Amino acid sequence: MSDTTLRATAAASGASATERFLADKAVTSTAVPRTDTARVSTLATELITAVHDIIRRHQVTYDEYNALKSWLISVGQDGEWPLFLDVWVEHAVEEVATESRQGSKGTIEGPYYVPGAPELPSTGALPTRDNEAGTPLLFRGQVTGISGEPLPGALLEMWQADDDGLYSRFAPGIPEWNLRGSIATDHEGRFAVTTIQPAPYQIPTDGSCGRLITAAGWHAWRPAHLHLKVSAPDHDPLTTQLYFKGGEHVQDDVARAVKPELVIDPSPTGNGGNQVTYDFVLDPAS
Ligand code: MBD
Ligand code: FE
Repeated sequence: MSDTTLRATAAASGASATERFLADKAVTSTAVPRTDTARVSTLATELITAVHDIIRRHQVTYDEYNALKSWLISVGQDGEWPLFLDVWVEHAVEEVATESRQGSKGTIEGPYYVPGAPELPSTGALPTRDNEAGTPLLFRGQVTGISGEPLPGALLEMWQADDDGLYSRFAPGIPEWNLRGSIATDHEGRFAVTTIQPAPYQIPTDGSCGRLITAAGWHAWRPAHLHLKVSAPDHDPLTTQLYFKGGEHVQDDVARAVKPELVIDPSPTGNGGNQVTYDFVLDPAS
């Protein structure tokens, strides 16, 4: 891929992720209730005090303060706040939010979910381009409640990167709904989806998050993963990801979102592809 394409990718994906968040989840919409004054004060005070502590403990200089200031400004200019927050902060929020869940483990949503993907039957295929690159994968399973009762009315929303590690809607030149779909489970709560195995995802190196990674000497990689949202009437929705056993960066995900329960180990089908079965257990609505 050319440098120009990569640069276009970082700029376009940052702007699209910010736009997506503002459309779906921002506090300006009525979907998010306002937080109590006392709680805002507690959280903001502790955050600001933690910053003061770090400054004193590490004798932070004016040069470092100004570097931070210009970096924070550039994160906004690049549209990379959704990327920054979902990579370095969301996993802790998810951990707290799902502490008492009885059903399947979930993990972070990340910045690239788009609601309303094309609907597929319980046995179907994610939309792909002609000759979509990547190892074919048959992904199937069953959605149940915590007592094992099948959930026929469940919806499985899937989104994933392609064989270049790029997401439709956030990287240029990919058809709108490529590798995104909404699958309805059958009368036994079962589904079977044909797709391809995604490649590992690299945080754009030419934006602010990439500059932080370079400056700190970290790496920019997430392991290859499938994103899923599983929902059913009268049940808590599950947001999760699945990773591939032995895959690169499964042990050192930059976003700290891998859990042992989320690592799948597909087996060869015999005709060049792989298959795997994975079941989802949803908690009753809380
Ligand atoms: C991704 O694809 C992702 O899943 C997360 C959590 C952050 C950045 C890119
Ligand atoms: Fe992702």
